[in-house]
Formats: sequence, structure tokens, C-alpha cells
Amino acid sequence: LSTRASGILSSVGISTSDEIYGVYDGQWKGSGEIITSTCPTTGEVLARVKTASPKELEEAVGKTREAYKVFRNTPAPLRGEILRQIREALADKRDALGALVSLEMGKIRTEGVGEVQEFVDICDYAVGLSRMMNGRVIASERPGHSILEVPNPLGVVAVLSAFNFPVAVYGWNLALSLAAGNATIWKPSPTTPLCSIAVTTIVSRVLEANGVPGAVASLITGGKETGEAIVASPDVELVSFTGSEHVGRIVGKAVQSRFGKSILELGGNNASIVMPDADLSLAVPAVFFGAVGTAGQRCTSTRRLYLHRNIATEFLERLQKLYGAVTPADPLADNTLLGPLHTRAACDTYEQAVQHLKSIDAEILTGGNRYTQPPLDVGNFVQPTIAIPKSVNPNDHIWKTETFAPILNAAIFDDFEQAIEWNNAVPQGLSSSLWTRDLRNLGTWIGPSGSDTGIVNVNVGTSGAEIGAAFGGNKSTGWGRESGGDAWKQYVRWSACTINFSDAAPLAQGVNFPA
Ligand code: UN1
Repeated sequence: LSTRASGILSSVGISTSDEIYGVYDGQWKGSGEIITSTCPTTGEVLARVKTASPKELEEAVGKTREAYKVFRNTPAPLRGEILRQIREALADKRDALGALVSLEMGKIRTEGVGEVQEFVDICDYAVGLSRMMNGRVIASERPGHSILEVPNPLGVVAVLSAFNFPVAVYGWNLALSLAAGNATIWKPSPTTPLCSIAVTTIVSRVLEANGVPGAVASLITGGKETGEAIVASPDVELVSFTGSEHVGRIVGKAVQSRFGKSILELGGNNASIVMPDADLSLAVPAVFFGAVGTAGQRCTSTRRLYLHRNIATEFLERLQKLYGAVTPADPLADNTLLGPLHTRAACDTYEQAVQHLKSIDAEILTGGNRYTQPPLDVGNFVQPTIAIPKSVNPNDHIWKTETFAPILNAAIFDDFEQAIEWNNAVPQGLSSSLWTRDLRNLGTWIGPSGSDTGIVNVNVGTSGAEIGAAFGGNKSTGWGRESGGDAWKQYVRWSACTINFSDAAPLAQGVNFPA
């Protein structure tokens, strides 16, 4: 193991020798298949992780259920106190964990650290929530009656997370789930097991120190079969899945067929619209970050750019300048803005998308190639790309497909209504962003005839949402909501309780039924 990698692994408490356990349900274990964690920058194998055998998986689900039965009786503010300690423990390791994200996933260091910060933020939020998950008292139509709406813990929450946010998305789910009194089982992406092991090590220590069963936050690394078994398990009340539309469709159906609950965070195909009155000194760098940041691997990444004819030439010139100055490099190094794609397969997908653009005679303004020369050839490096497809028809493959790579497709519009129509015409509905200083455009954009996405920004790029509002997308993005806002309400089971404290027992709606 390189000193670069071993330093980071030891700083987060991961053993740098032999094979390591990838399962935790109160105890660390793993006697199933081995998965490897590979550094996307250097190609070096970072660790070999022992995943759950089918029997261990069954056991872990059982232990998580048992843990829930204990934890649901812990008063919510005490659960909040445990979350506060988890927050402190994470914040202590913010830089080390951030570096691990950068090492294993490939995003640049500041974004890795930012992701841990996002977990810290949602813990703060959930600490507050633990004293505010209020039910309601409703006026009854019957004398001497009261109606309550009572939130109780839901059960076991499975979190199936993706490689691109290997820490924060779990954090959103864990924090709300714990505040609500549930137990979680985390099945991370098979390509980022180390991030999940490092996080679970931190969380489990806090749980154990508080005398809470560790299986309140279980971890099961593994591949497709492991995911399928968890999704199918009647012992899992809620499946929170982040990933592709293709897999999300399968997960959604499987959970629905057993009448479980699901939260789906699927594809994004996010557009920025730039109006002629926009402040380009803000809009150009924001589009640059949205499209090139995280090497285009956020579900919120900017993939479509709609420019008003009056500013299009100037905008593209300025944007191309920024693209021209980007040199891909080690994401852990200071000043790097562009790291590698996460896998080799992602480079192939990138190349196919560029090939397709060429086949439809799109103009490639910049980029379009993979880096095949040393030292970058050992990593998954590609050039950030801006293309101008000939067709502006949003139903064409190139506009309606999410490619998880730094490829930005641009088109020119003449009127705002046209741009909104293009924004809304794709299957996905995660994020969108309008650049304008005109209040009238703003009002239209956030109103009934405006953007149909779950995240609708103004003079803010498509990516990089804070945790305070609910995060999620509409249409084929899956309609799921996580993180802030009212998202916590999905992590509890609601009971409508009618209570009669009178000496009579009248029926509702005045129904007469003498006995
Ligand atoms: C994701 O890409 O799956 O808004 C989540 C953002 C981040 C979360 C992205 N806060 O870009």
C-alpha cells in the first residue's frame, strides 16, 4: 500500500493489512465474498473487504430488528443526545474522513470534507428534531372525544447508498432515522466500502459507549444479491435507495410488491437557464462548478445549459476559458479542481456519450477525450466537455439521458417560455437553476408554469444544496425526499388515535345503531 493511502486509512482507524471485516451488527464480521476497494486516481487496491455470507446477512437483519425493539423505547431527546455525540465524533474526524472520501471515491479533498460536514449538519438538525417531532391534536365532531395524530418509530430502515456521496447520503438517513427511534441497515455501494466502514466505526463507538445496541446502525457490505435480499426482507419497513433509474425501478417495484415503504433518489438531468439580464460573473463560475465539480458525478450536476441568444457567445467564451485552465490531477492535492471518474466503466460510458455526440454532428467546443498518457493513465481521468448538439429537441437521446460524467450540452433559446419547456421536457426532475435579475422571471420560474423539478434555484447552481430543505426530485427521479423539510415524517409510523373520555359512545357522522 502506498504511504499516501496507508496514512489516510490509519487516520480513520482502518487496518492496512490483510482483509478487513465489512459487516457490523454489534460485532464486526464477514465470511462472505471479498470485494476490493480500488483507488480511482492510481488504480491501486486499497483494501480487500470481507462481505456478509447469506447467513450473516440474515443474522444482521435479525439483530437490527432486535435493536429497534430496544431503541424505540428510548425517549426521543435522549436519542438526540446520542446524535449530538455522533456529530462530535464525526466533526473530530472531519478532515481524515474527508480525505478518505477523496481517496476512495475520487472527488477533490474540499468536496470530501464538505460531505462529512453535510453529515455533521444533518446531525445538528436531527438533534433539534429529536425535541420537535410533534404529533397533533384534532378537534373531534363528537362531545367528550379527542383525536390525536401520533408519530411512533417505524422499524428497520435500509439505506442503499451510491458511490458518489458515500458518506453524506447515509448521514441524511441515519440522522433522521435515529431521531425517529428506528434502527438502520446500511448497504453502501460495493465500490466505496471503506467510507462505510470508517463511518460505522465512529458511529458504533458512540452507540456502544451509551449502552445502545450497535445494531441500531448496522452495516452490510456486498453486491447485488445482498441488496436484493435486503430490499425483499419483510423485516425492513423502509428502503431508502439512491442510484440509477434502472435499479430504482426494480427496487421500487420489489418494495411495493410487499407493501413496504420506499424513498427513491434516482437520476438527475439538471439544467441551468441563463437569461440576458443575468450577472455572468456569478453565472459562469456556477455553471462551471455545477458541470465540472465532482467530475460531473453528482445527481445534481449541471448537464444541460440553455443560454439566451443575446449572451450565448460571451457566456460560452468565458466558460471555455475556465474549462481550458482545468488540469486534472490527484484529488487529494491542493488546488486540484478535477479528479478522476470513479471507475474505468465510467470512462467507457463517457467515451460512448462523446462518440454519440460526434455521430449526431454535435459541435464539441472543448474536451471529448480520455487521458491516456502517464501519469494520468493509471487513473480514470477524462476531459470535461462542452458540446452543442444540432438538435434542441429535448426528446432526443442526448438531452433526455443522464450520463454520469462531466459532459455539458448547451443550446440557445430566444424566449423564456421555450427554455422552461425544454427544462421540463425530460423524464428526470431533480434540480434546475435560473440566472436572472428580473423579478418577473423569478416569479414564473418558481410558480405553477415554472420548473417542475424538486430543487428550483435562482442565481444558485443546480448542485450543492444545504440540508435544511427536503432534498429530492420529481418524475423519474423517484419523488423521494430526504434530509430537511418534512422528510422526517416518512421515518415514523403515524397513528390516528380517537379517544373517548365521555360517558356515552356516539358514532361518527351521526350514524344510529341502537343495541
Ligand atoms: C447526490 O448527488 O446524490 O446538493 C447528492 C448536492 C449535495 C447532495 C448530492 N448536497 O449536490
